[in-house]
Amino acid sequence: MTSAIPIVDLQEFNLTKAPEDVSDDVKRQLAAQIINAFSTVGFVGLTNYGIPQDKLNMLMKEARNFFNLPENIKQKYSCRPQYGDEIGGWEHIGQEQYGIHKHDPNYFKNQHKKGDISGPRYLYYPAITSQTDVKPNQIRCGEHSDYGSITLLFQDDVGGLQLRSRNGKFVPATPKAGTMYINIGEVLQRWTADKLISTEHRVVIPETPSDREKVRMSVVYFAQPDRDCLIQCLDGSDKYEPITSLELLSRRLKATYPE
Ligand SMILES: O=C(O)CCC(=O)C(=O)O
Ligand SMILES: [Fe+2]
Repeated sequence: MTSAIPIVDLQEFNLTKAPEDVSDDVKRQLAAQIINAFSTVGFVGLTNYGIPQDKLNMLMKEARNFFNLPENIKQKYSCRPQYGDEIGGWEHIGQEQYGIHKHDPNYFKNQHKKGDISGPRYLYYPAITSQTDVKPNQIRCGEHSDYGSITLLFQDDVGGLQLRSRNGKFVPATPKAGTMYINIGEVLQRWTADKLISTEHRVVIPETPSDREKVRMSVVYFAQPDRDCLIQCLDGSDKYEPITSLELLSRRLKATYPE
């Protein structure tokens, strides 16, 4: 089964173009395609977004080099995910088994000015050999939905990422060369009072032995509104109680990583 994620080509308006050089028509067309993807699937695939592939390859390589370091060195960077003080660090596999605002077109941009609780996550899924102890129904990353506004997701070509489609079944989010996936998280779901849904996803162990025996790597970037931003339904519906970005994130992290 192929993935049902809509693909949007950003060639005409990507990171290499100045916004003032792009017509409103182009912006409107692209926005309509992206909103359509987010309100039906919750994921979109972007091509020609303007980040050179060799830079992304370098990032993956550096991340892989880090994960290949001896445990005692990686241990120095060990952390429990928490927000409030120090953010980020290395987390061992044992700790984690795996209505647009009408009045201000810059509304969303202005909520992400500092990026103080946004950040990347580098994921390394070890190769599975005949010696690996794989439990029945074990998966690489359990089903979950993301917490922030949007998540950018770059993956290598091993595969295994799946998203829950509207009929409840998981379908593959197949890796495609030159395609970055973006999915929405709980913040955007709250902002839009459920017009955009934060889709559940997971990473399963590949069925084919040759793929299982490969390490899988992905790099994700969680965009989270700045810590003091108040997240509330922008249609005025009060479907969700207002909450700060930091409080929402802390609640979700506490639920995921209980003391
Ligand atoms: O590894 C992946 O492709 C997905 C990771 C993910 O969904 C997450 O870290 O939130
Ligand atoms: Fe995720």
